[in-house]
Amino acid sequence: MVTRMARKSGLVGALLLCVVAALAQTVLPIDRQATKRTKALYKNLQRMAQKGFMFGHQDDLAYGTAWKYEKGRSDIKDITGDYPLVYGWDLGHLEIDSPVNLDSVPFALMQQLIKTGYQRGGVITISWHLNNPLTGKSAWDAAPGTVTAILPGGTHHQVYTAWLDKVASFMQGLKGKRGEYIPVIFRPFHELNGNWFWWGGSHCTPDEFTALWRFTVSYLKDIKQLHHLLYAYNTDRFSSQDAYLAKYPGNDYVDIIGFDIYQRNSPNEQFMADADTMLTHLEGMAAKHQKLPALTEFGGNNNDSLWWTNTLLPLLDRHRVAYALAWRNAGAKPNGEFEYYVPYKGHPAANDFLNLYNNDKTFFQKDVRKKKLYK
Ligand code: BMA
Repeated sequence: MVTRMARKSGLVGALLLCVVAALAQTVLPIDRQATKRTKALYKNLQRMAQKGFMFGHQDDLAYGTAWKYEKGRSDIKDITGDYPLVYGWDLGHLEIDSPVNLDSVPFALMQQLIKTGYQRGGVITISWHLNNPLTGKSAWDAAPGTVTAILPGGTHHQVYTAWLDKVASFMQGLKGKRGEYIPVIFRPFHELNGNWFWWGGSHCTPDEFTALWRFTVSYLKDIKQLHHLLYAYNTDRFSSQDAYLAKYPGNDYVDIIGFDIYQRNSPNEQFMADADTMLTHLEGMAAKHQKLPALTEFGGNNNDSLWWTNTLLPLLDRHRVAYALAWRNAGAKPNGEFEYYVPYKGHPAANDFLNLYNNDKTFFQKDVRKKKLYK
C-alpha cells in the first residue's frame, strides 16, 4: 500500500525533477543580446539533447559522391527521403575574396543553401579553414608565430580583423524571409589540439590561443554587433579533461563544447572504446561548465555495412550530444582519394543508414516541424 507520506515524497520527488529539468533548460547563450531565435535554438538544442541527437552533414545540399549542385538533392535524402537536421558549411577562402570556398562551393550558393536549410527548420553550423594570415598560405601552414602576429599589437592584426570583417558580412547576409537573422553555430579554430592547423597544438601557447579566441568572439559580438551566433569550441581526439580544457577560453566565450573524431582504419571496438571515454569526459565537462555537448565532426568505418546501428547508435545512445555532424561526401578528389562519411544510394551500408534514420533517438528534418527549433 502506498502511504500518504510515500505519495507525498513521490510528489516532492516529481516536483524536484521538474525543477531540475527546468534549471537544466535555462542555460543562455553567452551573448546576452542574442536574438530571440538564437536563444530559442540554444534552448531547443538543450531540450532535444535529452531525447536523442540531431544528425548533421557537411556540405549536404551542395554535392554528393556522384553529383554536384543539383537543386533539392542530398546523399542522405537519396537514401532516406529526408534531409539531415544539421547543415555544416565552411568559410575557408572567404577571407581571400575567393568566389568559392576551399572545397569549391560558391559562397553565393552556400548562402542560398543555408537559407533553404533554415527555412526547412534545420540548424546551421559553420567552420572556417582560414588561410594563415601571416604567410597567406593554407590553414595547414603552421608557421611559427602566426597567432602572436595576429593578436592586437601584432604585425598582422589588421589582416586578421579585415578577414573577420568578411566573415561578419557573410553572417549578416544570412537572413530568413522576414528579414530575421538565421542563427548559426560558429565553430572557428576547430581541432585546436592537433598540430596540423596554424592555430593548433604546439604552434601557440594556451594564453595566445585563449587571447585569439576571446578577441574573435568579442570582435564579432561587440564590435560587429552580430547577435545570431552560438560559439562552439572543439578539439580533436583528447586524452583527459585537463587536456581538453588546456586552451579553454572560459565559460563566457563558449556555448557548445565538442570534439572531432575519425575512425580511419581502427577496429570498431577500438573506436567505440575511444569515443566512449571522450564522450564521458565531454558530458562531465558539459555538466560542470553548463555547456552543451556535441560531436562536432565524425567519420566512421565505410567498409562495415552495419556500422551505423552497431557502432554509432549504441555509442550515442549511452551518451548525450546535441548533434553529430558527419563530414563531407566529397567523392573522387584530385588526389585520387574517394572521400565520404555517409552512405550514398547503392552503398552496402545504405540500408543500415535507413535503420539509423528510423530510430527514435535520431533526429532528421522531418522530426522537427518547420521553424520549431526557433520558437
Ligand atoms: C578535410 C577533407 C578535405 C577538405 C577539408 C576542408 O577533412 O575533406 O578534402 O578540403 O576537410 O573541408
